[in-house]
Amino acid sequence: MSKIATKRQVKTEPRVERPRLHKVILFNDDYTPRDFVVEVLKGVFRLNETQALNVMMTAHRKGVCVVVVLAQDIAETKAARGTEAGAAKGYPLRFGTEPEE
Ligand code: TYC
Repeated sequence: MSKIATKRQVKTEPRVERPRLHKVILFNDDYTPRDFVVEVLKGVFRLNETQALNVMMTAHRKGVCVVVVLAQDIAETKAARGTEAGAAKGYPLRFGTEPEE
């Protein structure tokens, strides 16, 4: 008589996929006007005036600044939108993304 192997059902916790979080990074350059950087930070990343000024000045002084932390796809879309806003005016303004540890 052959024995039929039966698999014991193992209960697993329902897994909730957490969105992969990415930092949006703003890079300094020598040409983009400060006011324009502030306008992009407000328009694309919804920062208020004070936040936008602080982020712009930090990038200006240190070379880079974290703008926001968002789900990967949203971070990439907004970084591209910010870089495109500068390019549309002929500025080398650049945003990038990197995974949050
Ligand atoms: N450094 C630019 C200037 O002096 C201003 C600037 C700040 C540009 C931050 C980019 O990410 C930046 N006009």
